Amino acid sequence: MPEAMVETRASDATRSASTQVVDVAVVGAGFAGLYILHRLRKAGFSAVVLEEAADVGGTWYWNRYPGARCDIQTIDYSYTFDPELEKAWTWSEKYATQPEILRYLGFVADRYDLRRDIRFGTKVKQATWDDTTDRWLITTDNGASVSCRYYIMATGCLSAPKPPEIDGVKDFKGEIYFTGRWPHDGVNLKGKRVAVIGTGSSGIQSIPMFAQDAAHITVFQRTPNFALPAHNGPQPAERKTMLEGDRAAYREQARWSMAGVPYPQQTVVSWQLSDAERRERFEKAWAAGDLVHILTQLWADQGVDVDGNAIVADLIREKIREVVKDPEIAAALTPHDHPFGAKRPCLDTNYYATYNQPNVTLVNLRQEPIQAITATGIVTDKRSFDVDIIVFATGFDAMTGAIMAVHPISGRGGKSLSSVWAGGPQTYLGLTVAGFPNLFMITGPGSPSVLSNMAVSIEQHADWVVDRLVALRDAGFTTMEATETAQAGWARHMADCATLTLHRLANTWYTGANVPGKAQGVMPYTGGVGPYRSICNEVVAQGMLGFKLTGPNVAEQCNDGEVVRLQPDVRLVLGMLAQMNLPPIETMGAQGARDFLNEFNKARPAGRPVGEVGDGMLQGADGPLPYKLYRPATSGPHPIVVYFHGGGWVLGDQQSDDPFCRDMCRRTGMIFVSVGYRHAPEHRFPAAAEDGYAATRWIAEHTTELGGTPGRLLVAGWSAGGNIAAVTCQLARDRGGPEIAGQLLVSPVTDCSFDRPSYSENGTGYFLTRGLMYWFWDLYCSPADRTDPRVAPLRGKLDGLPPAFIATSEFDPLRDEGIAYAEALAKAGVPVEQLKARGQFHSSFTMVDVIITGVNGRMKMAQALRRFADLPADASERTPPPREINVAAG
Ligand code: NA7
Repeated sequence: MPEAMVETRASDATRSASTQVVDVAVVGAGFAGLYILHRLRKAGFSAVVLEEAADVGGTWYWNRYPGARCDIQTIDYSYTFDPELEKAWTWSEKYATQPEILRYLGFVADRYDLRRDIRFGTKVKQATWDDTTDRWLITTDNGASVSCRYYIMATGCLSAPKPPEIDGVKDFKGEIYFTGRWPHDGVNLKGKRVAVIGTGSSGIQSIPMFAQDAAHITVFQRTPNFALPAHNGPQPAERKTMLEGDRAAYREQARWSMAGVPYPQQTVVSWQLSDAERRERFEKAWAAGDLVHILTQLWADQGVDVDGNAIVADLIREKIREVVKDPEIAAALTPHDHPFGAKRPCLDTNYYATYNQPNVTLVNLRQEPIQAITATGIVTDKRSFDVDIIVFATGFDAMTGAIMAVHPISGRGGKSLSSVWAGGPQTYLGLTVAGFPNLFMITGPGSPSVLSNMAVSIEQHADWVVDRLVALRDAGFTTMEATETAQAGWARHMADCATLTLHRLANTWYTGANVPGKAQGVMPYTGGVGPYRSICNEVVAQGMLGFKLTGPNVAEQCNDGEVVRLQPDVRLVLGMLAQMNLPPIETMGAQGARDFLNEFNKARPAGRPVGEVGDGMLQGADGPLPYKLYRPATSGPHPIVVYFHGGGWVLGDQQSDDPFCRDMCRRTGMIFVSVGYRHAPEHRFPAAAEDGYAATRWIAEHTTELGGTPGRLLVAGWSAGGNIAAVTCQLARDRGGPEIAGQLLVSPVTDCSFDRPSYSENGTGYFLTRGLMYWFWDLYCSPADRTDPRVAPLRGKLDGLPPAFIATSEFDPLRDEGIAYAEALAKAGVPVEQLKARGQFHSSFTMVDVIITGVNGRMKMAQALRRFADLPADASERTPPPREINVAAG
């Protein structure tokens, strides 16, 4: 039904003469608002854009300070929705200046005739959802109110400047400016003494420019930031050629990349590279002058691992020292309080070199905090500085500020958004909020937004929203609202993603830490642009999962649920495996499956270095067996863990769980001896079990020769290896030793029954399938033997066994039998600790450096093993990481 007809039935308030009635109201005429308006018009919706400024541009309208530029290469920081538009505009530089970007946005507004639907100089005062008409009523400070069905916030992430927060600002007799609200006519700095407070991107871009003109400039720095040279100039020929070679492919690659810029996913980890190789990569990145390059292309662990990150950070610190002549100033400019990339790094032009100029003074506020601003300048607790001009480059109330702090928004039942977000932003997909029907945020908190190339994220959001509005209209729905379940699930997924990154280790505007009193938590979605896009698409493909849809003449639809329940890295790995379209392993035959596994393992990241890795032979139940020994770098003797690899008694060998053994060796400070026990179908039940026991006995007898601590023997195993470890403990108890101090069972096979719920819930789609487990059992053990405790330890006698740590994964067919074993052991009086890992699959803990979210579980496993061996909980020699902030907003 056309909106005009709806309007004839609308309430008095919306019918008043001073109300503009449209399908959609959009706030903001920046990058997002312009594109949304274009799309809405093309889709046949009536729309109005409300814009406080006098013209289009958004961020680029307000941020006119000298030196303001984008810091994503302009070739990527452009609209991509219309190839003709792309051809019609040529950027003059690698990083365009603010005036050029503003000209571009003006050009776009003209080309699509957008200005006629934009009300400039119009600030929104209030937005209220009317439950009776299912419409939003928007009041403004200039002209008619607006009644709309859909309300879209295209308000930008960094558009509400932070107030100065420093006493005495009003007393200052000189001039005061904010970088985020720079005068249109510019500011004459010639011969002036200028103070700049703040060294984020705005400060770092403007300080070198100020220093060219001003008589003297004093920079008040609270926290030093990482900055790298932009090496600005003409557009790099290499990228231009790539784009022009195949524009569509280039843009598509950007859309599915992690940051919205077409760079490949880096797979090599730092410890696989020599010092020289790392330096070479770093120097190349430094010379490239490209934030996305240096943040994503050095080595795979730089953004997720403190050690991998420290290498980059040290190399950048070296660069700062090389440029800044005075060592004390260099030290003050060098960041040490956050991992590189955890706080927004900057691109600069001559920033560090500026401090070599005689007219530039750096004041380190960590050593002398500002006490107040006075009539003549700034007073710290050590000195006072008389100045003519103070520039605040102190940043923004980011992400939520422009949505929440600018005007009150009341949703269903009159609930205000500020109260709902008091503990931090709650959203579904960063696009919608439960209780606020038909309200959409473009690049809102909970979406990749500021951690991505905004141009790509804006287009994705605008397309998704307008496509939804079209689909609603076609189906006769008039409201769309996120459910509480979906929103809570998204918060969990956001937190899971944030745990993977290092953002939790820095106090930044990403986390709300820059605004006093603001709730803290990682606000942007850290899972990457491509994965995010696929999730948004999945929501649609699953029938608008997590949304309630209503309309006057159609039945209500609510497909409630959470869109992502897997850990983010598990989701990626399973997605990649699904794309590979592999034949089921059980169809490959035993040797074929072994060959496949060997090939598969070649592609995984190499395990981390340990003190020593050696090979040897030990005595099994029926002859010699190979083993691999992993020794910690610390001086011995060390407790020994006898380890049994996974592979369903059919696949794998003593080195197939190499990364896991290395990781656990490092974390526990213990020797791991991985045993190459015999496999089925060549050697069927009870060969593996008997080998496990015999190997453990042999290792106990040879503890001293192996460098182990006598009397401190433990066993561990994953999957079928967990089965062998559990069985070994029972056999050792029943056959007179050896003494075992503890058992670590990771996703173990413990029983021959397939009727527990996890077998049906997770029987397919999570790599270890029900079909594969049937095949393993058939190859190893005939049905008549399956209740024997040597293969089904759950059916054995359970008292008197060593203390156990049992880890199970939510999306694993073996989950419930692992839990059953833990519960049965506890019932029998065995001390048991359980880890029920949410969102993980069968291989989560052994896919070291692939499933990064498995780290916490492995840490707990290592602590348990150390407790079993009477050692203090932590074997790590690493300096403790900085204070962690809550990963979830709110
Ligand atoms: P940022 O990056 O938030 O930087 C603000 C800077 O101002 C930062 O160095 C702050 O130090 C400093 N600051 C903020 N408040 C104070 C007070 N009260 N006293 C002293 N120093 C203060 O904002 P920008 O405008 O530079 O950049 C915003 C984004 O725009 C940028 O990241 C790009 O995405 C584009 P702190 O680090 O909080 O100690």
